[in-house]
Amino acid sequence: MKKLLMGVAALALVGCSQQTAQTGHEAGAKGTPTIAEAEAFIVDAEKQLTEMNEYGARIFWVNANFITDDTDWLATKAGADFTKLGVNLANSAKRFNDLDLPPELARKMKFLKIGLTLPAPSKEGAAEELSEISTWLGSTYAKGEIEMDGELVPRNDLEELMGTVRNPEILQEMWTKWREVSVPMGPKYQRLVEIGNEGAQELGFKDLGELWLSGYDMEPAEMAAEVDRLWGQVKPLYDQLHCYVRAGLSEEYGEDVQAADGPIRADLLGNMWAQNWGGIYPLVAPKGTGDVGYDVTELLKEKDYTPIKMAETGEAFFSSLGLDPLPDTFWSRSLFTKPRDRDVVCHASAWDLDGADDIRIKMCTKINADDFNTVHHELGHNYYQRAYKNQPVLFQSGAHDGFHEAIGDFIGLSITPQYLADIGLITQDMIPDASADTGLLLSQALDKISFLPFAYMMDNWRWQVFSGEIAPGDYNQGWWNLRTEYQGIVPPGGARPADAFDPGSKYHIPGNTPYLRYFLSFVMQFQFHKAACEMSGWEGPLHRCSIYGSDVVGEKFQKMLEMGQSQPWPDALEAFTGTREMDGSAIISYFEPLMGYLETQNQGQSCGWK
Ligand code: X8Z
Ligand code: ZN
Repeated sequence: MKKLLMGVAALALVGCSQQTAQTGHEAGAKGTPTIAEAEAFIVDAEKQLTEMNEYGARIFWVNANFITDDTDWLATKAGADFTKLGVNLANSAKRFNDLDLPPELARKMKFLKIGLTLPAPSKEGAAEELSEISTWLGSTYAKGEIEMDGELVPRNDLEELMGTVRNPEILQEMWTKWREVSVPMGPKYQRLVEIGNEGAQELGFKDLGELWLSGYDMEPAEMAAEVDRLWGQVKPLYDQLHCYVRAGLSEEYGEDVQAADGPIRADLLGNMWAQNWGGIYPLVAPKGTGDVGYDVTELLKEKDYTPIKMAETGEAFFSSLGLDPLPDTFWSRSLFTKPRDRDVVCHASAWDLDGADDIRIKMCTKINADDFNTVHHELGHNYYQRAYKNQPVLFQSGAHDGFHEAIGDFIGLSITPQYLADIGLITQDMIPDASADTGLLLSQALDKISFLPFAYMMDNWRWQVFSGEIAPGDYNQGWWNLRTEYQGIVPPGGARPADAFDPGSKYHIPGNTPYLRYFLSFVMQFQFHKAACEMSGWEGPLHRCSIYGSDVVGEKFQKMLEMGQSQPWPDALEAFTGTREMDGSAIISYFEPLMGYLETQNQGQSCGWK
């Protein structure tokens, strides 16, 4: 539920029993429906959604900032009420299926039908059971901690340690223990899938996977093919990166720990889920010349950055594009640091509490380069939310969910050496010359390219789980089959225990947040970047371009943001970039110089892991 606040269709957030749709326009209403009735139905639905969104958002905010049995109880109740309203409205909308509605109305009807990420069937008790499972899964993940050397270590700290510890035994211990937290999630997840699928089927979808793929202004099968096409565009680059990194790890740790061929041991990649490998940059940095010469984590610490200062720096970037500053309430109501004395959901998120100006982030910020990027990511959500606040509530969302995820990351791509000098994190003479380009690009690729197969497999696994292709007894094996197939990684220590549920160790599985959005975002943010750099008149290599201070870019950017999801996403993409297609060629051009380097370095190796 909380994740539904991160820029998904507003309907995803709605539902409250006291106010479930009593519109007189429900499925049971008599007579031939008219366009005027459909209009009245939508007016009423939007009114209910607006109220419920705010009600739910405040409950989920309190729950995520203060996890107790009581706030779990409240969130469970609000979640069930949301789902019931959403399902009720979606079913009621079916009455107008055969009418030839004006485009805006038809679009709103469609969002009513696909707005719930996890619908329940309308039968008695289903929404409550589903909500109880969701709340439990989310809170179990958020409260998870492990014991290392007699000390309890929360996930937030573990995550950082996975990027800095270099002892393979300790890495394996942290990695393995974190996956004990998710063991009890398996049976609950199975039940969640059963109920959610039943809910999706009642709304006319084959299963939850088809529902999730319905939000892209094209047929679900067409979208699946589109994603496959994009993956095909970037896979050759991933294969080269995998090969290069495997060789570096094998050299660092020795053949016994990491063989020079085959898949990579998942815990050696500098991240709990092997999703971004930036943590191991020092291990695989280009030898001799080519290194960057500074480390953003160290710079932030040296300059005494605080979590607030990191957020202020992000805000200043958006201001430099001509966007209005954040409201005072952003600063007084956001959570920037992990509280000492209570459980909170530390996984970073951005919230829109009232569909207007009460926007906030919630982050257990650490002073490091990762979180410097993350704060820009979260602010991107907030600026988008505020920009589309004047749209009708059913259009208050990203052009598609990949847009929402791409906004802040697109800004993050402008954190170049020159930009760091502009804001005083380094001095002008510390800006590395072109010989450091390989290092700059490698460090970026470790975070951006490594992520693509991870993001793709996350939802591939869920699509297969939802369709029954992966049966409950094979949840974990199916997960690892895909991890190996797409990412070329294997678990440390050989086969996983029979009762393991490793997918549950990643926030978005217990949190039920679709993950395809991040795959799309990581492709599209480079499209945004390339188009923006061209707009700003930049002529050098893309990875040296920063759009900091460009009003020209800011103006077009704001136009796209203000559209929300009022128009099909190709229109929004065109408004900003001039093109109507998602396309991996921008990410390929960005990394082109690195590709050449990797191919040379990998000569003589047998790349791949089959
Ligand atoms: O979950 C997030 C954001 C919140 S929408 C912090 N991200 C994905 C992740 O952490 O797995 C950002 C990129 C990928
Ligand atoms: Zn996000």
